[in-house]
Amino acid sequence: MPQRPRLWIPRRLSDATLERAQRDYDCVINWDDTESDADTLVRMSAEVDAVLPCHSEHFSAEVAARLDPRLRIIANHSVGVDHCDLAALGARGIMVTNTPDVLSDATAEIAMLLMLGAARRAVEGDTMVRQGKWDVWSPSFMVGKQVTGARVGIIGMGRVGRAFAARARGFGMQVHYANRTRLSPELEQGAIWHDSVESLLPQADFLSLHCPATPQTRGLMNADRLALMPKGAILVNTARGALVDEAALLAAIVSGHLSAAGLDCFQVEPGGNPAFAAHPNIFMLPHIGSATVSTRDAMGFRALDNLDAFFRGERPRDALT
Ligand code: 8YV
Repeated sequence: MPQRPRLWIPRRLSDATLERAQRDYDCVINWDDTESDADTLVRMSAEVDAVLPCHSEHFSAEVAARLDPRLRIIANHSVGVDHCDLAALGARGIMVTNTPDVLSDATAEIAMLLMLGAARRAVEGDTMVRQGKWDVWSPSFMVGKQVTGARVGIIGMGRVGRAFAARARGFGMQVHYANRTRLSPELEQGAIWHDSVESLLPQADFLSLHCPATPQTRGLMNADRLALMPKGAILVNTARGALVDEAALLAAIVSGHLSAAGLDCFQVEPGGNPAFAAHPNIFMLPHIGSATVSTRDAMGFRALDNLDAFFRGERPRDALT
């Protein structure tokens, strides 16, 4: 029997994923589930043929240059690949894959949760009841912003953006989107295309970010662009923290230009931005967009499908290099 490829799994993936991985590969699993630094990535690359990492393992250009030639494939357990320098890894002849599609619904659900929670003051209301401070009721109390019938802007109308748009339409929202290219009518489903972010923003009573973090989109939502949104607008980010200038967002919240924000992603992760904590109109979650049982299994299986294809000598379905 030919030797099974040796696979390093640096994080505690779902039980079903680990079971299948151990059935088909000679696995090294980091049961402690700790993050690995650059030196660990480099050291492990000499011991395995493949790695199945999360977005928490950073394969930078500097790491790519130091990887041992034994490592042939990085099969990511994520759709975002901003933690991998694709050009540098490709130049080393390393295959890199991701897990698109399978997490779109779960991430769209979290974007809806953040939008609704930010609009209807979920943090304030929950804190008040939980702390036993709910001692008054009045019709002018805890009044929020209505989602139904409002305009929502979507930046990045890929798979997750479209899954979010479908849910927003269920709330009777008018969907606007900015995307490099206009979608076909079947994919657009009546959404209004803008050829620039600047044209979209003045229409966005709500704005949801669904584009990848790239050198071009880093700091996309800066002070100038936040100022283009209507007064009282709400920003939702389930994509990447790097897309938002957090100091500019805080200033927009403090000035009241934005009435609220819903964030699942931060520039610093894990941890988030402690300066946001004083503002109950910033509804925050710890990067859990894809964290459901079925989606975690589907992400793990998609990554394993990519590994299986690669070791059969085929080009994996989600090949990026
Ligand atoms: C994951 C994500 O939680 O897929 C992505 O890009 O950010 C999240 O779905 C994470 O990457 C898991 O590895």
